[in-house]
Amino acid sequence: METVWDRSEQQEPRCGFGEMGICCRMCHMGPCRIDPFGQGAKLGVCGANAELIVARNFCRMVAGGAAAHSDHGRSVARTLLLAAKNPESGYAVKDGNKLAKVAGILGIDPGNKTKEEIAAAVAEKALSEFGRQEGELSFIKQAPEARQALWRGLNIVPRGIDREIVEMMHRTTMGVDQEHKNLMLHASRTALADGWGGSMIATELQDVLFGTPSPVRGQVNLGVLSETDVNVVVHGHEPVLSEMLVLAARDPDMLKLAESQGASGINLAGICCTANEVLLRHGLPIAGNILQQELAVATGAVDAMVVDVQCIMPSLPSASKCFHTHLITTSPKGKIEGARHYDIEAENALHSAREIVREAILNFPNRGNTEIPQEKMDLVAGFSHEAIHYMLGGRFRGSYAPLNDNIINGRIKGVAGVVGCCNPKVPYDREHVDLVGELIANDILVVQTGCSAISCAKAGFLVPDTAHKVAGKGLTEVCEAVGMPPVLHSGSCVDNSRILVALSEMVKAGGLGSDISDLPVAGAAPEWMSEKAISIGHYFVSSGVFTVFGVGLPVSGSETFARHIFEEFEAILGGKWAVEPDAGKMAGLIIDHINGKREKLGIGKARERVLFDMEMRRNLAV
Ligand code: NFS
Ligand code: SF4
Repeated sequence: METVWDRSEQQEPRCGFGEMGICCRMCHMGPCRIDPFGQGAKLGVCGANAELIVARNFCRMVAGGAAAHSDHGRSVARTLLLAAKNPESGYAVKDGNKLAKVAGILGIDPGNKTKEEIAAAVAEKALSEFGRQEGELSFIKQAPEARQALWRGLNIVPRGIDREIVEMMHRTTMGVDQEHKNLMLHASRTALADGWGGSMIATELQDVLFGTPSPVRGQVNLGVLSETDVNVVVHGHEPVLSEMLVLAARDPDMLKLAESQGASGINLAGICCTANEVLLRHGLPIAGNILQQELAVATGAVDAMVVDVQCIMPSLPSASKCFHTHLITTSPKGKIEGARHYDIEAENALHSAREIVREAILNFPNRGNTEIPQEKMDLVAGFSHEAIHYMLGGRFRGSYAPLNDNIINGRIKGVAGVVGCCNPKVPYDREHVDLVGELIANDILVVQTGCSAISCAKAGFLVPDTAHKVAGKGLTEVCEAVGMPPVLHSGSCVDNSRILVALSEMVKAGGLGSDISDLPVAGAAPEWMSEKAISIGHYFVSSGVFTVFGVGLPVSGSETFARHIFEEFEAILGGKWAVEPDAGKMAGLIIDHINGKREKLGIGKARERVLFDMEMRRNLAV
């Protein structure tokens, strides 16, 4: 069986033009490429130069990522509408408080409406945010005043989610927007329509439907697969289906059927962001992150792998064929040649979920030899910004003030969001673990989402005791007082919107400046690979956050463009990009940045940096 690492090796040496971002396929006069060494072509056939080509490619990645997150948000909004209108659907409003909060943001007067009526109004208003033509996205109001004013001044407050994405595609087609700086401003508008729009709608409405996460215990790594239970692995992004699979897997009739086939139970485990969603809300185990999808199949113990959309490798059918695994697709948007398809529209989700679980159970007796690795690790996850609020001060006086106080008094130096994918171009999980280890050793509180959170969970960073052994003295003191780990798992990649809200709350709590760009915070995606990561990176930068990516960015083909996003952007939006493949150096950049912000706030007493040596690295279990 071939894996992602084999195929990655077969791609070497990779095309340098593509890696540097200077290959253009926008029209069929091309494809064109620019010679980065100035000896060959300096312009594409139409006359496009290196910065324009790099910029257009970068902008289209933002549009692609924003589209993926936002289309996810749209399907959640449709599900909420269904839940409100059809009590038979199996979906219902689980979190009334969140519903009331979102209704407030969307300007819906609860009056004497029933919960269902409010939910329907919220869903309809949320859906209208996608096709909106003018005005401002409602969730923008959650940002600090100063940030909103800056966006308005630049005329980049997103109008409608779909509109900004379409305009990005239009502007980057052959012969339209030819100024890389102008393109990047619209890229900001598009990315903001993701972070403060599509992703935020996905997160907030999922909380309404499935509950706002609060701390929960779980387990992670391939060792969570069971030798004796039917293993159903859910993989993808939209919890609309997996929530129904949770119900189906607990159905007494299904459990009876499983027993009749010789299994002792039904084990539902997750991969990628779906895993994070079901972990946060049900404590279900995580089998792994993006690069473990084929490995899960290779245990021979997966009776069904059920996928929906995003980050699903087209290699899965051939991997499944090596074993007895049934590969099942569930979204009309994501079919795979060789997989069995169940059309799951939200309307029939529960029925289809039962059918899928039945198929997995009936496949259990077909298992051949299995080889399940023993490795698994405990973890605590579920740190929504509401949960952090509550932990810091209790339900009645919850606020971010205690966090700010500890940042001001220097126990905590700052906060870093470490997020994003894994990439076979770098040693698996290593960059995440090294970076996060060094940050917490330097008293920087780390907030995580996506596959990065799964990487660090496997290394034991989400178990309070293990993490404290690595964390610095100040951070440990605070975490022990509050009872939280120094690495907070906040959810899936759309849940990066939780971090935006948390940053806004920090500004509002006072003492750390008047805008997100004043805060001693940073963002990082050490092993990124997806367009979605670029959209996330750019909405963090456009929200005022210094953001470092590992692995390399496809922008090095134009010095002018690179200078724009690595340097000039800070003067425009208060945040900027950086790229640094080495985790140790990346930690250095983040620590320096945070110290610089502390200095500016007048709270900086620089402490000696704790360098992460080989010994400390070896002590981390990976
Ligand atoms: Ni995020 Fe989630 Fe993982 Fe990367 Fe893919 S699963 S949406 S894109 S690979 S972190
Ligand atoms: Fe070449 Fe210009 Fe067409 Fe791009 S848009 S492929 S640079 S001719």
